[in-house]
Amino acid sequence: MGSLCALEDEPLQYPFARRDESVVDDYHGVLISDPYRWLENPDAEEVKDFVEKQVKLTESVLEKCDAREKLREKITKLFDHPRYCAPFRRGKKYFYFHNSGLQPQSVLFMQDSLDGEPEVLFDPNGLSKDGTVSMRICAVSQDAKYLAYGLSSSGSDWITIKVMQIENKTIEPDIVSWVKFSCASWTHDSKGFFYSRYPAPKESENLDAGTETSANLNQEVYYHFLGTNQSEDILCWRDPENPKHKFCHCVTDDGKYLLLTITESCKPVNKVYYYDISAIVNGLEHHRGRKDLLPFVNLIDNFDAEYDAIANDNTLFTFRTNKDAPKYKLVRVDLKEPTAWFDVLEEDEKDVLQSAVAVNVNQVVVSYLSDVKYVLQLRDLKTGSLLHRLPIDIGTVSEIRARREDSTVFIGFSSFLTPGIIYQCNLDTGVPDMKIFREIVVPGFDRTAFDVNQVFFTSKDGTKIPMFIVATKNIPLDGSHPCLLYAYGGFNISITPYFSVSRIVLTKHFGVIFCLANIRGGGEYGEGWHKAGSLANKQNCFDDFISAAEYLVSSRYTQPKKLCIEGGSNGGLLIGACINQRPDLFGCALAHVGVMDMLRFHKFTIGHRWTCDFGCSEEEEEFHWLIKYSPLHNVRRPWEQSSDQFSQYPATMLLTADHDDRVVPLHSLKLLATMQYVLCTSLEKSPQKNPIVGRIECKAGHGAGRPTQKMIDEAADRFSFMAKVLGASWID
Ligand code: X99
Repeated sequence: MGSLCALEDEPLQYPFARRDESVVDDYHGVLISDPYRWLENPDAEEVKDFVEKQVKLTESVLEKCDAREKLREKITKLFDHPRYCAPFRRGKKYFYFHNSGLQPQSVLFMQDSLDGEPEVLFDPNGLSKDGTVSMRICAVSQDAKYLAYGLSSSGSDWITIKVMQIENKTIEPDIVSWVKFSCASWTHDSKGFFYSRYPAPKESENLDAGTETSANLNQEVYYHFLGTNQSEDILCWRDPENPKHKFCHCVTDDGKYLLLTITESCKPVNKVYYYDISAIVNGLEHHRGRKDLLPFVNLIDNFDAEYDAIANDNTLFTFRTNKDAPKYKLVRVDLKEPTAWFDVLEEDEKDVLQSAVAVNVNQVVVSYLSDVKYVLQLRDLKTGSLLHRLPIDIGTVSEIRARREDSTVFIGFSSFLTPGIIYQCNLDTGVPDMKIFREIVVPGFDRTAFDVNQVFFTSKDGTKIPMFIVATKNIPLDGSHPCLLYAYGGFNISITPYFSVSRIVLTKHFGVIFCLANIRGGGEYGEGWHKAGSLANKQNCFDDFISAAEYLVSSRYTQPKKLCIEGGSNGGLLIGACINQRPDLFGCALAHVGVMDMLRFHKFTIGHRWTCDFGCSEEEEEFHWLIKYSPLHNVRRPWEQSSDQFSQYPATMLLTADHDDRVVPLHSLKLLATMQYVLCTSLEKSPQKNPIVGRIECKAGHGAGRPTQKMIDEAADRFSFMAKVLGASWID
């Protein structure tokens, strides 16, 4: 087999990893051993030693991947183009993020007017030598006097908020620590902002925030008064009886209300409480030094549906909701009559209402997902009636920036072959026109060389699943092409077309066909699509993905040994499950930051929030769902399962990072040790020749805030590995 010989001449020497056979758990009468439990402690010397040896082994493999440097060079070159995000207005100023090309982190710029002189307001690149400090929260006060910015180190989810006085760019002494899963919401008097925090990890754990694995429980909402110590912040909300609840706060556009939305997991349902800031003389000053929580009024006090506030006129509120509408709709309620709800914009039969942004006083820009392609419309906010369709190409509306008072809307768009366009849509004129405000140009990238196609393949149970296919023009369907198949499949998240420098490089220089399968579990067709790929239905995600691969083979795009599968996070789990279920179907597998131990994920950091999609091993019925596909618990020798004594797993790279406190690295480490033991080292003559390696990044996390250089290096590593094991050759 051509795909194997590349690395097979010298079988890899895998590091020894101790198996502790004494660790056995009883799950509802079923005994499950966990011999690598010791890998769960990131501070143990034995774990550091394991990681070090794996890093060395992987480096030795990557050194033999000839395309690594060429890839690094090409990706770097193509990355080196100016990028912009859509601008937003506060007070009389405009703000936007910009990266000149290879800067580690984007820089926040400010302008007096849209054609004014840009000035740097905040540059995170000065905060660390290697660009590993990133900005995660950016909240400008209503009067544009202050910027509250949240910094994260090494990719961790932990954030520290600081404040800048915008006029003279001086940094205020305020420091707000242990913020996580939060935004910052200014009150319109600019005296301070709301934020959510967790108790600081134990002293022993918080030395290197983001490496600890302890559960995040008991979030609290605070108000921070500018110029005071965090210890004096007003505690606004907590719920010790429900330690898993998470709170989002938002000050309405009119500044009158504080909205509190409460979720208990990642499930798209929430409660809504409100607090009338305007009704209290002296605003939050009134609560300074007091011990009681803010007297919120309950509007929605059950976890029936999702409610996302879009706009309000005093007490009249408009929400986007999935209440009795799995494809979402707009509804209205008067706080004075909280039981009377009216539909403003009814649920569409086919398309999912993705977002709604109130603009130009009485209008709303809505975006729909229609067979995974965005549709954009301007509607009347009061009646929901259609005013105009806003034309866009096939692709993704990545951001819509405007507030109720703005008559200009900035719309970010991108797609597989469109690096990025920011439209400026003026609503003052009769017919809104989509003027190109900025277009991101990638020198050396010629979109006319590529084609994008959407196909619908049939999954195991007959369901039609959409898939995008990106390839160079006019390829013959002869099964010869290397192919990269990607999906996510969970948490109601839709994966829509986006631009990727590294994938363009793969298509151009390796002739790779890139495929994005919109498998169930995502939100592509609303809550029904999500439910069909979660809990007892999770296997549908894997079946859909496997069917995608089979479709690509039977339609002669590729063949198993030329097919690489890739996914991250929940998509890392997808890859882990699929290589266990169909090791024969893939030549290469790249699993990023995956959830691999389905029996124990809920114990670490924010894992308890994912039981909405996965279930939990502590429940007997759910344990039986999980044990069937948990990647860690389903690694079996294919040569013992099939008649083919030479069958083996695809070349596999498990990627993780030391500060990933979303999906802690222990998932990948335990799976890595298990795969290497079961497949590679446990038998004298294992037919497993394809390498099983781990790429463990330092000073990096789950993905957000990763500096450009780390992204380039990672892409060069994993794709040179892929190219080598698929036997793909470089095309100049
Ligand atoms: C989360 O765990 C979400 C965590 N999270 C919030 C944030 O709940 O990052 C939140 C609120 C406000 C600001 C920022 C945050 N997620 C998000 C899941 C998938 C998700 C996740 O990361 F729903 F999209 N997973 C990792 C699920 C399994 C693997």
